[in-house]
Amino acid sequence: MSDVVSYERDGDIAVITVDNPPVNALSLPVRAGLANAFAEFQQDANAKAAVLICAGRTFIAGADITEFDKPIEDPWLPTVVEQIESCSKVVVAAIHGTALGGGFETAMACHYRCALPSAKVGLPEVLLGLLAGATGTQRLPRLIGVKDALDVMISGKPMAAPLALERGAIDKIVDGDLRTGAIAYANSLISDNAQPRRISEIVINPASIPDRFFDDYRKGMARQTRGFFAPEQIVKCVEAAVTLPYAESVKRENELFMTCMASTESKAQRHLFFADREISKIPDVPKDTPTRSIEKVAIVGGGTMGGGIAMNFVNVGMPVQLKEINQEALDRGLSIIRGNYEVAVKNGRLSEAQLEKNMAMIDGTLDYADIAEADIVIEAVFENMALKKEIFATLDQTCKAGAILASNTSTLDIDEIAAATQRPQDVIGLHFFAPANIMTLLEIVRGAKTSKDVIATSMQMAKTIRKSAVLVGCCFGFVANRMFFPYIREAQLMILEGISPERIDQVAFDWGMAMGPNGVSDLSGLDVLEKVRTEWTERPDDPVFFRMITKLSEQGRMGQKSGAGIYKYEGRKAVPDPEVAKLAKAEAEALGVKQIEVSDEEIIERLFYSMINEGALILEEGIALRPSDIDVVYANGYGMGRYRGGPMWYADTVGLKNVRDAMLKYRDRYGDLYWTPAPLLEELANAGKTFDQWNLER
Ligand code: T1G
Repeated sequence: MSDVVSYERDGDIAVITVDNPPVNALSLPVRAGLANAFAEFQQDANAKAAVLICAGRTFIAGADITEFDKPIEDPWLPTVVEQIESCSKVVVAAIHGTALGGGFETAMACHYRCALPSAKVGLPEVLLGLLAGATGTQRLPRLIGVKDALDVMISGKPMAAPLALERGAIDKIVDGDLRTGAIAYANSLISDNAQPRRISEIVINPASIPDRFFDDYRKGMARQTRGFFAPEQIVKCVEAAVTLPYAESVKRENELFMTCMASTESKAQRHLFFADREISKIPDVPKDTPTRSIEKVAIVGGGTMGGGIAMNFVNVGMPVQLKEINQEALDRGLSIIRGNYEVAVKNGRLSEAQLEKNMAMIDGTLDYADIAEADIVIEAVFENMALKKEIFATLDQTCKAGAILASNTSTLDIDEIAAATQRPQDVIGLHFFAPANIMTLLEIVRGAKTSKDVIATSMQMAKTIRKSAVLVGCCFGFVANRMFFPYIREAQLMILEGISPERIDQVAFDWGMAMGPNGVSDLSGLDVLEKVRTEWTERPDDPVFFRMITKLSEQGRMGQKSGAGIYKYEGRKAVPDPEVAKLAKAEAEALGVKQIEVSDEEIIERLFYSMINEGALILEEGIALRPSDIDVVYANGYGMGRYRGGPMWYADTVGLKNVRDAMLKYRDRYGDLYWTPAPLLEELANAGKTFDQWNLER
């Protein structure tokens, strides 16, 4: 046997064990080992049945994603899967952890499946821009039905063992030791004279599928799958499972799998899979850096952000102290939180009892002395440096030694805030994204003096509250907002140039943003953006910069929250406002901004290349550790379609020479204030390299 797949016999039962840490991925040695082990099982006259089980923390979690861009080497997975199913003696899969993708396809090739109660099974390939290409799209509909199979494969969500049992995806839940239980199950099958059950032999009766089912399914998934390539291919595979004989539909599956593998969307989604895992690797803060214990959490400021931040801790069972300036503000803060939880109760995601339990975990106070023993204090008041420095000076006086003092600032200088204390080593930025209890992105901002254990503790705490934490350096706007400013700046200028806000937003939406720049500005609040502009002391010396935001917020048009901003709002529906077009025209005349016609391509270039160029500057300055960290920020924090891979990955797919050349085109029109290519962009464009290559070669 190989060192990743072993074969032994326990009485009449052959036990085939995969041991390929960390997740038993189906790399070539595992596939070869399985092929050999099942050949041996067939030859072993003393083995009346076999159990396929895995060592470590999980059953096979899928094909080895790191192999995807290399040539496929035999035996490839569909061959191994067919070999297992064709065994003439019963094979039982024993599942723990997460049997996903090729792992669950392997389990479905087995004739029976048992699992621990905590196990999960699923086919999440769609999240990688792929489909279950080792007969999964053919077996799952035969096993649990067409509709449920599509739901599993289009959502990418796993089924917990009880649901899988209910649907017939597994046959038995094993309590206690899995190996013992699985061997007992195999023995019981032998004594019942059970025969191999082959899913491939199940025929789906086309008459059982309602007319127009697949067209209706496509309509139903359209919104959630917009811009992605794989979901449609999955539907086609399942249609084939209904209309073609198994041998033919498996060939169809393979063709569609290969088109998914070759798609730019899948390459982008696979890039983000690894990027999401790379963010926790910090070169100068090793994994074994000691961390501080975080049990007592305090939040200063119970506004929208403070309330949302508090919910993150409560939702994982950590009590929180919420400190406000007066009772009215505290009551308002608590009612914001209660209101958020009441929405969850209304949607059936929370029980009334749990709501009350959560609220009981939030202890309101007006007195700093009450939070003196907190292990971490997160300040979440509005963006005013003087106020933040006053709060940190007070925290410095009252909080115990070793407490972490964090600011939720979205733009301001952490070093300046830290300088208001005698303990700059304990000060860090924790920039949550609104709505703080929902958005998974967290920018962790290290100050010049922030100690490594405070960084390590903050990264660990982020995992506890289920956030994707990206460590960034200190500059105005850090990474997320600093790159967002040029994006908004260009949208603002185009409005002055006579391009309608709704056209700009439609182009950005069609490109892959969850919402266009103008809709987002209205959502964030034009008053908030205007405040950021005024607090940004080193902002560009340009009267045009954010002009419409300034003028509209002066008129009290603050966006969605005031019923009017760049758009008028009928409820949450944004409606173009002729008054804004008039104002834009007047401001353009006053500022000497020419009215121009632009192509959709120009809108995309001006919105995204300006963002990308800022990203290149950020990389040069070391504010972001790697280009893929920036991609994670935009995929997780700004609703950029994952099939774009993030701004830096997108730039690589466009080609950095093309990005640079487009910038020079706009520099000729607008001058070099905004359109001077970053030196790194220039260097890579001239060398014909990508940001990804640059990162690997560092
Ligand atoms: N291949 C290679 N490496 C993988 C891997 C995989 N499938 N899954 C995880 N890793 C690495 C990961 O990069 C990390 O490495 C370490 O394992 C721990 O992962 C033909 C084509 C299983 C739920 O999509 O969802 O099968 O950073 O940090 O949070 O139809 O990993 O430590 O160096 O995520 O406990 C389908 C993907 C593949 C499952 C565990 N399968 N993985 O989560 O640990 S396509 C998937 C996960 C396929 C077939 C198709 C999660 C997990 P490092 P982790 P975790």
